Order: sequence, then structure tokens, then C-alpha cells
Amino acid sequence: MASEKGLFFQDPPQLTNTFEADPSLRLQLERLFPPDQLESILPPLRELGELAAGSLQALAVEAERDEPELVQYEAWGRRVDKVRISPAWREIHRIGATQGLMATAHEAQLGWRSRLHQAALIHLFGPSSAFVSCPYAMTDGAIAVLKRYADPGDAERPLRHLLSRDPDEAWTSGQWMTEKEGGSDVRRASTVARQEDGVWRLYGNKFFVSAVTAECALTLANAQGTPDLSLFFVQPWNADGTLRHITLRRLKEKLGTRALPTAEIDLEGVEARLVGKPGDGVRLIATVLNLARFHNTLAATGIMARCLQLAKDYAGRRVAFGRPLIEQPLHLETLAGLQVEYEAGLAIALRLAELIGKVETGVASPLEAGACRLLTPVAKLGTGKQVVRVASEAIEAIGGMGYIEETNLPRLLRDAQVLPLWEGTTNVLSLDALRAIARQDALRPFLEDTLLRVAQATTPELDDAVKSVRTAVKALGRHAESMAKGGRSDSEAAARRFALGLFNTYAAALLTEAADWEVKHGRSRRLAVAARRWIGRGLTDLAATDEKHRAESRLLL
Ligand code: UCC
Repeated sequence: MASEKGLFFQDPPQLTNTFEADPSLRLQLERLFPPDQLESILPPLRELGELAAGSLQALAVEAERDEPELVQYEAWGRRVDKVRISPAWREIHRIGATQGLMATAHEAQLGWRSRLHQAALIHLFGPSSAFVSCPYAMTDGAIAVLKRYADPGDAERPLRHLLSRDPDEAWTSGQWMTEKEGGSDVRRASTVARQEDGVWRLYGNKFFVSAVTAECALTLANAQGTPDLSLFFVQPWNADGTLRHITLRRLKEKLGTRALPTAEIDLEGVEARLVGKPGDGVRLIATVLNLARFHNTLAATGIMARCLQLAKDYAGRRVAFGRPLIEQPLHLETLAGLQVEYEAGLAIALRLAELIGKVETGVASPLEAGACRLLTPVAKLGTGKQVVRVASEAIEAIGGMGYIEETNLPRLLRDAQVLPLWEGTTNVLSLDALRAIARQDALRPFLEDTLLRVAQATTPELDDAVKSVRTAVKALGRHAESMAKGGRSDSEAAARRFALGLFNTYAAALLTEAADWEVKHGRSRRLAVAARRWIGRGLTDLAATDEKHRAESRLLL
């Protein structure tokens, strides 16, 4: 508490090294990495934690203040469609490249755990990145697609740039998927690809280009003579900052992510390279979607961590009714509830990173591969809901000042709100979970993996948690069987609650597993408490959603 000439000034919430301030992340990494690997990743994580609390955060604030601007015409009337970007936003890209946000995962120096290492980096980078984390999410997917499916000759140069740690060389990639007709229903896309003089050229409108300034992009189009969408690689920009056969209609006025130049563009014959087989576009872009959903999950855990850091710090500084907030029973209760939420989301995000790493490096068992397919939408949808709750509560925990821009909490809430909708809304992802169950038989491995997480837990204090997880797994299995027997509408109507049940139960299993490790390694009982409280909220809510139920829903509306 500072005072000047007898006046009272409240100490604001302080941001300190965001890695050091996050014992939950540190503990999970200690559990998941062998000691020698842990030693090698701690210095870069500390460094990024320091940047995220200092110069990177300052750049993010500056990038938000100096929003992107569309310069459509030059002084003499020529249409130029240039995007003026804040130097701060560019500098954040440079830091991202230097920190190896993409290279870490793909160089795989730590084998499959490189994805885990990358996950920790992205988690720390995100909330201080003014959503440069968004182009990185798409870049990660583009790298995976180019490596797997593109002609090696076409892929060599872009991959070199996309994976570069040199800020003068590094690129990011966009993913232009959404059209006016096809937002969630991507197949309705009407962009066409024509072969002209031996090259593919694209014509159409892309309605939501999340980060238009990216140096390259993957996009879908209807190729002549092919019934289904095909995937194409585009380099939209000329060296002078003008677009190649593309008109930029407008930059979008968004609720949040305001430093991120999201655009609507018309493709007017831009040259493109076909990726993979014609007509295979939706299947191939699923790789981008899945990795972007993984990044979305990390964006959510990153924002939750930041909100908690600020709210906890403030609770120690702010005195009301004679005591610091943290000593007030109800405030303590509220923050502890948010911490439980975060522990659950973080455990899920890191497990997803493990599974993706194993699948990518070819060491995943069939069970792990199946669990990974279903966990991807489940992790994204669950954390997407959590982060909005946590960001909103963090503002409330600080009160009126939390609602003031200078605390940065309003930005975190605005940005959080994109996470339940970007790359698939909660409902679309719940339906994707059903798709993974029906087409890839992903429920059995997912539930088996849930049981495996708690199989070694022998700490007596965790007995009830283990029982609760097993009971929930049975309930989810039974519900899936009844869904399979019922009509499609019944299972679709129940899909969100079912997917959230999978999220809650898997998180409970992971918290129990980590709590057992924590106790056995003589640390503390923090995660045992977190597991008990998480489970205490209830893991599943699987009420029937038959025709009678839907008739009642219609009546309500
Ligand atoms: O537009 C957006 C909002 C912009 C807001 C911007 C704000 C600023 C940015 C902030 C930055 C953070 S976001 C985009 C929203 N749209 C989506 O996310 C698309 C959602 N739709 C889906 O996910 C759909 O499920 C589709 C498009 C992937 C597929 O739907 P379909 O047409 O029903 O296709 P199918 O037949 O179900 O799937 C085709 C194939 C199948 O493989 P095969 O043929 O071998 O059986 C599927 O199994 O693709 C496979 N597949 C997948 N495989 C489909 N999804 C997946 C998957 N997730 N993983 C693996």
C-alpha cells in the first residue's frame, strides 16, 4: 500500500515471472519429464516467464493500443490494400521465432516430450502475445500438413521459413477455411480452383481470415472436375506489402484479439499449389484443425494462469474490512475454486501434448492414438468454457479495478471469449467427439486410458477419487451404449453434456494420478485436494434427451 502526502493509493496487482509464479505447471513438468530433460527445459521456460511478465507483456499492450489498419488506397487513388501493423506486433513474432515456438516441437530434440516442452512455452507466451499465438496455432498445423502431404519440392522452402528460429527468416501461416456459406459446415465452401496455363488459380471469398498478414496460408477450394474440396497452399503477399490477385475487403471489428488482423478477402485468381490428392481437402485440413484445437486449449490454460496470478497477487495486497482479501473466507473459497478449475484444465492440456507428441513420433500405442483423437475436441471444448468463467471471476475478484483496462483483465476476458468458438464451437466439437466415437472407435481407448490413469494410485486419501472416476467411466460407457441404440437426434442433443462428462472425468483421473505422484514424492497434498474438490462438483450429467425432451425444449423457446 503506497501513500503520498497522507493519501491512500492501492498497490496494483503485480505481474512477476509467470513461470516462477506457476507452481502447478512446474510440478506437472517435474512429473512428466525425466530429470535430465527437465534441467534442459527449465532455463528457457524461466526466460520466457520473465519476458512474459516484462518486455513481451509491454509489447502486447502496445500492439493492442496500436491496432492494425487497412490502407485501401494510396494518395493518388490506386487501390493498394496494405495492412499497417504495429511494430510491437511484429516484434512479438520475432520473439516467438527466437524462442523456437514452432521449432521446439518439430525438431523433436526431446523425442515425443518436445510437444510437452512446446506446450509449456505456448502456455507462457500466449497471454503476453496479443494473440500472435493465433497465427502460431495455424502455423503448427500447416507445418504438419506440409510435412505429411505436400510435394517435398513445394514444401521445402516454406517449411524452412515456418520452422526457422531466425526472426529475419521466420514465417507464419494462415488457414483460410471459413466462407459465408460454410463456417462450421466447411463443405459448403464455394471458392473454386481453376487450372490456367498449368497453374491453379483460386476465385472466391474467404470470410474470416484470422491472421491475414501471415506469409502463407492453407485453404480449401472446389477444384475443377473434383466433387469434394481440395487443399491448396498460397503465398498471398508481394514483397512490397501488396496482395497477389487478392482484394482485402475489410478488417473485422472484433470483441477481442484486437491486435490480430482478421480480414475478409476476395480471391481473384491468386496462384496456389495443390496439397495432397484432389478432393481430399476436408480430411487433410483436419490435421490443421486438430493442432489448432490443441493450441486453443493452451491459450485457455495460459489465460487462466494469468488471471489467477493477478487475482491471487491482488488478494494479498488489498485490505478490506480490516484484513487482506486472501484472509477473508469467502474470497479464499472463490479463488481456490478457480485454482481447481485451472489445475484440471492444465492437466488435460499437458496430457493432450503428451499424446500428440507420441502419435507424431510414431511411439503411441493404438490406445493412446484413439484417446488422442477424442481428447482433442474434448480438451478444446472443456477448457474453452473454463477460461471464460475464470477470466470473468478474476475480474470480479479484483472488483471495479478489474474492469479497468490498465489491469489488463478486460483484455484477457475479451480474448478468452474467442476460445469457445474459434476452430469449432462447443457444439461443433461435441459433434466431432461423436464422430470420433462412431468412425474411429475412440471411446473405448479414451475410457480405458482414463482407468489407466488411476490404476496405480494407491494413496489412501485418493481411494474415493479413484472410485468416483471408475463410477463415472461406467456411466459414460453405459450412456454411449444407449446413445448407439437410440436415434441420431437423441445422441446429438446429449452430445455436449456427454463431452463435458468425458472432460470432467478425464481431468479427475489426471488430477488423481498427479496427486498420487505428488504424495509419493513427499511434496504436498495440493492436488489431492484439487482432485477431491473437482470431483465434488459432479463429473457427469447424462439425463435422457429423447423426443419428449426435445418437444419440451421447443415449448420453452
Ligand atoms: O471461422 C471461425 C471463426 C473465426 C473467428 C476469428 C476470430 C479471430 C481469430 C482468433 C484467433 C484465436 S473458426 C472456424 C470454425 N470452423 C471450424 O472449426 C470447422 C468446424 N467443422 C468441423 O470440424 C467439421 O467436422 C469438418 C469440416 C472437419 C468435417 O465435417 P463434414 O463435412 O461432416 O466431414 P466428415 O465427413 O465428417 O469428415 C471428413 C473426413 C472424415 O474422414 P474419412 O473420410 O476418412 O472417414 C473424418 O473422419 O475428415 C475426417 N475428420 C477428422 N479426422 C473430420 N474431422 C476430423 C478431426 N477432427 N480429426 C481427424
